[in-house]
Amino acid sequence: MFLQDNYQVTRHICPRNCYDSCPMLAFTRGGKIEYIKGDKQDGASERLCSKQAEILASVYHPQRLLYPQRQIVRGSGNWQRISWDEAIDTIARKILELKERYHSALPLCLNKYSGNFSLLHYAIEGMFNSLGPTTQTTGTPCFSSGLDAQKLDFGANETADIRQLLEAKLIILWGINPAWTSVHSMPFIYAAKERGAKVVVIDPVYTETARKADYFIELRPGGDAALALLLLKKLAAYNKLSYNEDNITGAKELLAAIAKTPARPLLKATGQPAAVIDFLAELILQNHPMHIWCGYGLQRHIQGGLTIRLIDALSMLTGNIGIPGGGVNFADTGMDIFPYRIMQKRSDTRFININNFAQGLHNLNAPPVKLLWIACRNPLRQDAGLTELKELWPQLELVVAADKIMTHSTQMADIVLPVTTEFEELDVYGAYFRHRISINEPAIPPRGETKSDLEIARLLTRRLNELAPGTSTFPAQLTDEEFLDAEFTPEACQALHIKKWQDLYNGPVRFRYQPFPWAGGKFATEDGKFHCCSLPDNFSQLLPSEEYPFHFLTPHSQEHINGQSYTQQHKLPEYPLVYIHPAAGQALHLQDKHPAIVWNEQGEVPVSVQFREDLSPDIILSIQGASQKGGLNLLNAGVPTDLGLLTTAASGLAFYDVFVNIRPK
Ligand SMILES: Nc1nc2c(c(=O)[nH]1)N[C@H]1C(S)=C(S)[C@@H](COP(=O)(O)OP(=O)(O)OC[C@H]3O[C@@H](n4cnc5c(=O)[nH]c(N)nc54)[C@H](O)[C@@H]3O)O[C@H]1N2
Ligand SMILES: Nc1nc2c(c(=O)[nH]1)N[C@H]1C(S)=C(S)[C@@H](COP(=O)(O)OP(=O)(O)OC[C@H]3O[C@@H](n4cnc5c(=O)[nH]c(N)nc54)[C@H](O)[C@@H]3O)O[C@H]1N2
Ligand SMILES: [Mo]
Repeated sequence: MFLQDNYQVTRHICPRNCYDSCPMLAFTRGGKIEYIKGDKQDGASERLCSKQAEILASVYHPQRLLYPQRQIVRGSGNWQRISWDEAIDTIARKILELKERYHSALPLCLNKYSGNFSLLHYAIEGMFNSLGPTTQTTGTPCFSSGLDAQKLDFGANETADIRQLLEAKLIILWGINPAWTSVHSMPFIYAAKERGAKVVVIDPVYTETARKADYFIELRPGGDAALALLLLKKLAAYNKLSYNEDNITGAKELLAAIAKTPARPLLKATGQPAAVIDFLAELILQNHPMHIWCGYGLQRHIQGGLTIRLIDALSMLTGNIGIPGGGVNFADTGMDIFPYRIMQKRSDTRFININNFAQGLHNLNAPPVKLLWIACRNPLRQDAGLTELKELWPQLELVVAADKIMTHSTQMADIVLPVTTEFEELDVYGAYFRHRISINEPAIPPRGETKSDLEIARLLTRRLNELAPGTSTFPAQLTDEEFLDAEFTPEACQALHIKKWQDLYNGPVRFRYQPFPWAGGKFATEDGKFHCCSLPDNFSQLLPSEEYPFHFLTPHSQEHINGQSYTQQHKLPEYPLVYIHPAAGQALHLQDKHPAIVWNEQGEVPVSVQFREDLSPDIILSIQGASQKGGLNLLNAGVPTDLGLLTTAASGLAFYDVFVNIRPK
């Protein structure tokens, strides 16, 4: 904290699930945060993204949850204010009753993910783990297949410093829309362009990022593995690959298999004429180094993992790995330098794949899940398999949801617990793409009766132990500072080039200091080599059918993060907007800006039609989270992706392998 122009200035880092993880400064006067801005240290921008208004509004919004409430008859909307004592006592007694009934803590289930990934928020896992083996979600909807791909090929997930874009001659933005989902990366892309780099966007949708590129490849959804294969095939056939056999395994086998694979079906999978492949191959040859940024949209298909592995191979076999400006950048697990002691990890937790929560709940019967704790999460809006999840909900005897505001999920809870924002608590965060970590120091005291997830864990621990001594071993006596002390081990401090976590009060630091990974061709795999994938016998690209003739793509929004758009709700359309090519729409008697029904075997969703000329006629596009009612995921059966188990103990979700039909309402 420091003073500037009569303001108290505090340091923060946006703790949302985002590539950019912007360091922020909050300017507080008279006990009120008047404004926030980006912290210029470490090359970050002073201008925050368009979610800035939502970030501050989530502190002061009139609809913010400020005290615990109980809902008499779940889903009725009949909420009654209760005290923290009553809320915690009710939950503690239910936990003890279930433990006694089932002689186990397994009926207690935690579903936690994306709201706030900061270190001390893992206290909820810690509190659960202190009760014995419980049921918890594992895996991630974001990026598990890609994480596995990079782990298998390189041995670890590391990205280059964003400034490496400036060293690139060719930048391929592959299934990523940074103009929306990582706006603070765009200036580096523009700067690279000014320095002569060519920018290619590969996406089935003509995105905002595509508009800024030199070339746009309008690929068929899920056709990326085929595209990477065709490029490798072409370059190999003309003897244009350049790599050192000593630090690669599987290259010969992969290339032999590719040589045998006929080009025609691959071309069909991409939806491109052969000339486009020739053109791209030539671009790669003429422009070295090539910097590929693989997005998470790219791997939300059933062969998402294989796709990224083939792109890795393309980059490796063209000599683009481990050099300035090169690489395949996907995600960085640099935050693994922390031991996450606060979680009190144990080996006997019963895990449910977060991407298939409904089926997990359904399958677990010995004993069944009876208490659900939702934190940092809105499963009833964001999950696949929603129909089944809703059907299973009544089996839950107590649903507790900790959140800042009412969501689709809190509305179906019995007790809501109001949580603090990043401006009202001490914590440390660093994300999965940019390499910085920073402190969140409290700018203001918690508003109303809100409490941090850590404080909630402490309260529950104490009450449980009062009612039944020895129930919880969560170290509730530790202060926030002491919990941080335990995470900042000598190894973590060394990696961060700091002595103690309090050094973060001076500004953000980096968890990586080298400009790019795999210098000198040294990899983190067991044998130190890059591992080429092998080709499966069959390629699996899911395609529309006669009954459901449209790919249903639901990527991330510019204006808000996932389902979090509460303070802007009034600006959102009631029903999701679905974009469709006018010719495709008119053939089905749809009218622009008129209501319609999108459906498939999972169910029906009311939508509003928007004609869009630049969209492929077999795609229906809708932006997730961009309506009041939502419901898009009702249509998503939850098809798993090929990889994810290795790094996250659960497969990913093919969010974009969904097929639908549409009719006027
Ligand atoms: N503003 C904002 N920023 C965010 C988020 C947000 O909701 N809003 N969410 C955050 C989170 S949780 C995540 S996971 C990331 C996601 O951010 P991104 O990695 O950008 O992922 P998506 O938005 O899912 O999809 C990116 C692009 O992939 C394209 N795509 C779909 N299928 C295919 C395909 O088969 N091949 C190719 N080549 N492209 C395809 C989509 O059309 C889309 O343009 O963003 C984070 N940042
Ligand atoms: N159709 C479709 N569905 C998708 C996707 C898609 O591309 N298309 N993308 C998927 C992806 S990649 C993701 S990451 C998921 C995201 O799904 P979720 O992880 O459910 O993310 P959010 O909708 O952001 O919900 C997070 C909730 O946490 C709350 N929260 C914020 N801070 C705190 C805190 O400190 N404590 C507590 N207890 N709560 C807090 C927020 O208010 C919010 O309600 O959605 C997935 N769903
Ligand atoms: Mo995500």
